[in-house]
Amino acid sequence: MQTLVLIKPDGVKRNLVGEIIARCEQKGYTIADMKLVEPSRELLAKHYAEHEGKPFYEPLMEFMLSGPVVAIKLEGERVVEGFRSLAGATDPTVAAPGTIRGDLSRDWGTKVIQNLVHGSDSEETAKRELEIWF
Ligand code: DAT
Ligand code: MG
Repeated sequence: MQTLVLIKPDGVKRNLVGEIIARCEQKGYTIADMKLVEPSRELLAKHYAEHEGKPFYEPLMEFMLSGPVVAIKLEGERVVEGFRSLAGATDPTVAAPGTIRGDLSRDWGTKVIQNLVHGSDSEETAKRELEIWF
């Protein structure tokens, strides 16, 4: 099984790429493919189609366009579920300690939650998102 992991611009700017990848590898998942990308607005619109029209949509797009992101095709048994568990809750302030978001992020008082990583939320979403990014 494979999932899409994105290290968002905050993760790249804060030099947390190695730390985040280490957590994935330590858990036992394998990197099947990986690249540093500067995504276009069109690509992000496809990726975040489910959020179009929400109040945080435009700030989310601006944030994701603010610098390069690392796209990873991560592989392993039940990796979709497993990476969501490694990432922690969407809101980093309440994400459990031990998770990527809980340990390494916080609320920065911006209009959009800057929470370091994206992980596909289902097998079907993973398939769709991997086709967009790879
Ligand atoms: P997740 O990334 O945990 O799957 P999501 O798909 O609901 O969360 O939202 C996508 C991203 O949008 C999320 O990582 C951060 C941002 N976001 C979500 N809800 C938000 C909110 N209420 N206010 C600001 N940003 C939000
Ligand atoms: Mg999501």
